[in-house]
Amino acid sequence: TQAPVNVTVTGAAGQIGYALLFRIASGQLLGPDTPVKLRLLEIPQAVKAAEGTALELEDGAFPLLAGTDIFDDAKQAFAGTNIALLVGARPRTKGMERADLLEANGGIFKPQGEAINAGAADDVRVLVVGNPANTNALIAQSHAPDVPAERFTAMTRLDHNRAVAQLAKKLNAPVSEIRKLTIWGNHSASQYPDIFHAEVAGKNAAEAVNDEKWLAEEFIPRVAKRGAEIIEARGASSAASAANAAIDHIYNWVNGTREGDWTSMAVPSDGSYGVPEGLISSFPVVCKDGKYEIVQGLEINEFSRTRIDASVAELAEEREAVKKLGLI
Ligand code: NAX
Repeated sequence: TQAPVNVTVTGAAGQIGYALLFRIASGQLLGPDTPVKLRLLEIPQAVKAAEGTALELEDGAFPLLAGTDIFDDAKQAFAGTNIALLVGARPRTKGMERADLLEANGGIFKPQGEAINAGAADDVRVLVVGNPANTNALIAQSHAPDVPAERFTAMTRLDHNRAVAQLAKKLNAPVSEIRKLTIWGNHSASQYPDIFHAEVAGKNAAEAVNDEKWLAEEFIPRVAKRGAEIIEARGASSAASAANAAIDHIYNWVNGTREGDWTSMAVPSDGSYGVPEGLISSFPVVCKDGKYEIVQGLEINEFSRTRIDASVAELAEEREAVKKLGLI
């Protein structure tokens, strides 16, 4: 049988962590044949809560779970890790300026990048969920010079899944019939969900919708502001759906995307589609043999170009800001 894959989850005692860990233990992250060993990282004040979750994980008697270890030290938590899910982050609190937010997160993602560089397994794959996810991923990546840059990714899969669901609803189609939708740019309100290359049951989705007003005034803002809609309804931010998206992101990266489809991942730009090299921006990607590739050759119309450029400009500003703060 296969040796267990080490999976590190930061922010393990948080609400996404709680929704995520049981699905990892049940085999949904890597598949039904892959045993996993969990390594949970928390801040000292939350270690006790993480220990409580570990008790519950034990009570799941998951056949694929080879053990759970808890740490409050990043170096230890990332030692030998194959999959690193960076969920814990410093949220924006009242009165906090963007520079304060970036700086506080720099204090988390710089040491975590260093710890990944120092001790993670050679095949480590990193997914940053904690916001501002793209720029946090950039910070971590810039402190891990020995890890191939493309192993650092950030999560726009929740946005992708939200967009697929909204489009399916509009077209009265099952979600499984929606393909080739793309989230471009930053995981923020500036993100651009693109349906111009999307397909519904093999036909072009934008043509099937044929309603630019719906696209510009309902669909795009609904997807971009879905997080706020969830907070308004639930009284708490998205947790299970975010955990679900993190599972999808890693599952596809490791096991591939389905034939004739692609997904959205924020990955270091190679300059494709005019996105400045090195920015961690969301693209359409195909995953195969454990690797992802940015889908090439898509025609970008005027409607899309403006929106992609605006979101990418925001990422470039964030990169400038963290450079100024000495975080990268
Ligand atoms: P919670 O506040 O419930 O949990 C965060 C946990 O992280 C806490 O237990 C905290 O103790 C821990 N933590 C803080 N600093 C840490 C550090 N240095 N090392 C280890 N753990 C640390 O937040 P939750 O709702 O779970 O959300 C986590 C993050 O995901 C937030 O930054 C949130 O903004 C972000 N999200 C990102 C999404 C995306 O699509 N990329 C969507 C969902 C979510 O909003």
